[in-house]
Amino acid sequence: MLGHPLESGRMFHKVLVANRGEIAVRIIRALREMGIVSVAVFSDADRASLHVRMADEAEHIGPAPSAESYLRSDRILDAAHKHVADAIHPGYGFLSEDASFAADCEQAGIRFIGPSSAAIRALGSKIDGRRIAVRAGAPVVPGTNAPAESYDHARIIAHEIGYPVLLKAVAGGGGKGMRRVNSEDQLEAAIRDARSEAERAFRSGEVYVEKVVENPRHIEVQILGDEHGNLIHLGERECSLQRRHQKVIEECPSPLVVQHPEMRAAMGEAALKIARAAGYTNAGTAEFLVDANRNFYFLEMNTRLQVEHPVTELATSLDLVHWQIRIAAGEPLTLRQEDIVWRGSAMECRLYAEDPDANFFPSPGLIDTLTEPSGPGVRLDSGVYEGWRVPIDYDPLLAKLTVWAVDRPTAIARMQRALSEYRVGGIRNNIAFFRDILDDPEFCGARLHTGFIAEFMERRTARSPSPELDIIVALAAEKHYRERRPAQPNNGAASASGWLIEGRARNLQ
Ligand code: MV4
Repeated sequence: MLGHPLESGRMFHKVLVANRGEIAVRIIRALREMGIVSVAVFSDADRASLHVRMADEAEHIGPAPSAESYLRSDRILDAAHKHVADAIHPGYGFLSEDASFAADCEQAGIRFIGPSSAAIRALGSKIDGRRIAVRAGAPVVPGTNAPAESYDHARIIAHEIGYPVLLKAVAGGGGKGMRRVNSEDQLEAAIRDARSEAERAFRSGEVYVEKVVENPRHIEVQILGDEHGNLIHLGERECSLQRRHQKVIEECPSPLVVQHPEMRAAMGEAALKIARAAGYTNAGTAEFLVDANRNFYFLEMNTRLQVEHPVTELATSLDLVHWQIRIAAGEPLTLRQEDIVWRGSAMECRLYAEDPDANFFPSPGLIDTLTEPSGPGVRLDSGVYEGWRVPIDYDPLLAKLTVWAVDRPTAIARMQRALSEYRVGGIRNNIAFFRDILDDPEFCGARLHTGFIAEFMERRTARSPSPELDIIVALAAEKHYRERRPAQPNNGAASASGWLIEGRARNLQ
């Protein structure tokens, strides 16, 4: 190991990955590249999972339900001690934004690869996040910086802000406990609903009031900070394509920022001000809403590595997980802001075991055949393999397909090509759904906003072609082709078209 480029007195020898699926695989890959031993943890449902196969060491941490395994900080810390790990990478979800877990790691002398527990705690409350942003001089949506104490209090505030307003849970996230209120007569019932939903989801019924930003874009900024006071941003990601608060396709750069390049530095500076005010270290993401006039407003800070980090990695040629590990080990960020350059266009599709034709119902089960895309500009972060059974117990994200190309239209064509190579047999998946979105004129025209997917679904149903008709057309084309070229010798080149047409007819069935 002598002379390893990352070798220093403080670099970790062994890291435990407190996660599963594609993100555990992603982190294990980074550890291997850095010469660090990896430890996987797994539940009963994940004994045969890819992350367990790929890690150097592995430890069983409990039954399938995440509350009894991946959320059990005590068992994860026991596993870290048993394997003598120096640090824990939490990935996303599970314990990644749990300030108490980060504190427990700090207490146990194990580095938590992420921000300090204090920063996670401060930014975990949406109101405290707003207060930090206001103090730092970053724009926030007009609203209150304290929970609404009573109906009368909320009524006065909403009147001042002006309808429509949004009630949001202080401890919130993911749209839970959020209620739009168009006029004062709806307010009382909305407060009751928002409170009880927030109480159930977050065990805190506190809500606050914000002005509604109509049909916003959701654009977020990636930041990196070290433990020596250096802080940089890696630009934005366009995340407006969401369905029920689940992102569907993400891009870097944002097409809006391509049209208005000054937005990148403006949003980047706002994100850095907030991070500085919060004493933020490691990787983080500042979420913004952007209105029709291109005003942007800070929403919240995500204090973890995000699912969609690959688009930033492809556009900047940086490895965020390497940097997370180096920063946690105390190394200085050797990148300066002026070193960061963005090139081309990156786009990510999240492949789910779900049925888009049945209201996106999860579709776990055996993957009986799997053909994966590759080739120029294609990156696949997958957590599955052929012959593996997708468990019902977790989020059904199978893989992320990310492409890079010189510009957005070329990236769209490349994503279409990669999706056309992808076959996942035995379970339902959303590959065809992506192909339809990438074909959509509104998407290709980059007219993106948070209501896009809902409107797209409407358009799609409205022009709903008869599947039977598609099959008839394809079969007629096949017949026509056969009759027109009757006596081709059966060499590879001549049969290719036949294969293609036969394949098309089959795909339509
Ligand atoms: C908003 C908003 C409009 N105005 N706040 C949804 C989840 C939560 N993190 C913030 N969300 C929103 N906050 C104001 N003042 C619209 C949304 C919103 C949304 C935001 C980002 C991505 C998708 C969304 C879908 C619906 C609503």
